[in-house]
Amino acid sequence: MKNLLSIRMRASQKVKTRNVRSTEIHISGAEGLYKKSEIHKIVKNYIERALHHPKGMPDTVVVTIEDIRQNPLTISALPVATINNNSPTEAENSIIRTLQSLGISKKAIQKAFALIKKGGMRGAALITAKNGNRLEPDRERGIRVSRLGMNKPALKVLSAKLSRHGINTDTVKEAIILASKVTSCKDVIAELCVSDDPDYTTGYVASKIFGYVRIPDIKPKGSKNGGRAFFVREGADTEYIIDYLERRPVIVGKVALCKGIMSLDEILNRSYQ
Ligand code: WAQ
Ligand code: MG
Repeated sequence: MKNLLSIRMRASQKVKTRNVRSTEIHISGAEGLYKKSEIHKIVKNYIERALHHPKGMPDTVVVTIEDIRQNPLTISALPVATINNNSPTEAENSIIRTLQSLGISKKAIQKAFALIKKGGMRGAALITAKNGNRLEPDRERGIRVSRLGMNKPALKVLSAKLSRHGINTDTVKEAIILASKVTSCKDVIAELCVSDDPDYTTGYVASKIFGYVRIPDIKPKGSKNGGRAFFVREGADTEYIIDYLERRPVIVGKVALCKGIMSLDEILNRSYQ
């Protein structure tokens, strides 16, 4: 797919702090790669999202439209499944089991939990899998995955497959596209995601090995805290990872299996893929 544009939206709200300097609260963001003919539709959609977010009304909305010069890389989507989870405590145990099976240390996992529970980041934290070190240069902002999309035929197939399980929403599709790009980076082992939307309590753990594993009740309803953590190989080249995630154009062109609810054991045995 040539002649693509990167369209991004960022909505924020300034708040006064005690020491005069005002800070910005991140309200919402969105990004994707689109054809020129789609600009109006997408910008309208992004602005609607910015203005109707459960986190509140922004006072600044920035939309960036940028021509991309590099030919996009085409990748496959991760397979999708949902675990039969019932509470945030169970969710936490399932996340720990999954991440530990991928060789990620308890220390790194605890770091991610603490960050996500605190919330407030616009992007994702980069955490090393063994020592749990933070690698992103700006810890308030984090790494923002950008220049990603899915082509029309793949989007059609994905929508049909997700519909069978009643989960064909923009939120789910955008998250699958993002997780597929993130885990396609050779140095990323896994991603943990919790929405910052107070009403959206399903999160996920994504990895090349186990796919996109949806986790219901990952947080209590009403909590505005959320975030993303990317676990990377110890000693990996940070600049390469950041460049790949933020700037390398990637299009998902193929869809994998989309299953319904499964037990974590079935997923960890990889009997479904
Ligand atoms: N790059 C990096 N981090 C991001 C990005 C991005 N492009 N977009 C959002 N984040 C981070 C940021 O810290 C947000 O606060 C946090 O993730 C949550 O973002 O299958 O809606 O947009 O049902 O609230 C998961 C869907 C939805 C699960 C996740 O995330 C499912 C969601 P949100
Ligand atoms: Mg959100």
